[in-house]
Amino acid sequence: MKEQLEQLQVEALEEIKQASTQKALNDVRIKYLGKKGPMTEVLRGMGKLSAEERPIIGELANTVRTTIQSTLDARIEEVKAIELEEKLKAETLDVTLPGRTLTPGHSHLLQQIIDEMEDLFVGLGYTIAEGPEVETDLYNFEMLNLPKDHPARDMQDSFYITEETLLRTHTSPVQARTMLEANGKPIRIICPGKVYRRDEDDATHSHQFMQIEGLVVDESISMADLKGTLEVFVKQLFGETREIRLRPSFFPFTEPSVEVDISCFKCGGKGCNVCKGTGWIEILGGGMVHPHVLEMAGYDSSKVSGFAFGIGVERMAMLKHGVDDIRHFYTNDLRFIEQF
Ligand code: 2NM
Repeated sequence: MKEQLEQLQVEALEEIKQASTQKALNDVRIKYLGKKGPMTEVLRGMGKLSAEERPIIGELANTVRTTIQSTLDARIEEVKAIELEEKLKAETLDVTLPGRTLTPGHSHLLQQIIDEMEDLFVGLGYTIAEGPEVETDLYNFEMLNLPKDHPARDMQDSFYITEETLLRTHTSPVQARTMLEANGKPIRIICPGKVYRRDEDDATHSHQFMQIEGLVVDESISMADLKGTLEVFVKQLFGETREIRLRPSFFPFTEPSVEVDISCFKCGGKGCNVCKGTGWIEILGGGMVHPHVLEMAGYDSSKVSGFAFGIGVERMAMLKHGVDDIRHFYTNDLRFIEQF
């Protein structure tokens, strides 16, 4: 029995030495000192011993037990220290590493285009005029030669708040307001801003979009002034070699009215997919302010004249950057936004 105990101690101490985790050490404890372990078995067999042997074996058994126990305890402390050290090593924080830089944001592409246009027109002596997005029927339609029964109202059907108030369908009401306030004096303004139409949204239509409209009222303003102004503007935004072309058109608030094309900036006019083979791209509408619009706004149309034009900001951005869906501008996907 003595050899049995000594053998037990040798084996236990060897296993303790080999164990390198708290879990493994706990398994060793259960194996050797647990209720079902060999120690219990040896002690249980003590009853069969003679009176002389019993205390000797008893003492040896106790020594073996305490030796195993204390070796285990010491090893557990050791392993705890090793585990802690490894954990600390794995969690090391290098305070000398450079920080993560926050990339600064930038203006939205649509805002960039508005800024660019504002800069250009301010350089030409214009001021920027703004007005409410919730408008009255008077400024949005009546003052622009669109009386209640006018068929052109259908094309810009709107979101009505009451019978007489609506979300503006263009920025022209700002120009009507500015003309009234000018009290017969000359005007050079551009009006950027959000406008609303009751459209079905698709790749090229949105119920909310942006416009920039320009208006000049003064003595002896002619179509030549409109053409020259638009030429400067187009060359600035689409390149020095661009040309423009005016085609007759119709708007209720201008007479005569024109549709303005630019020579294709991709193929230079030879014909390609951007200009659909024509060499020209439709870019904006404009014309000479209708005398009736001038009169309603308090001008003497026999003394002054004016030109006006309107541009869709999204359309400009789509043309300039080859964007194929207007909805990209509003869904705020950074993969899109960060490209510009
Ligand atoms: C366009 C086309 C033609 C326009 C006219 C006026 C106003 F107020 F002076 F009468 N503002 N904007 C106008 C004229 C807008 O957009 C395609």
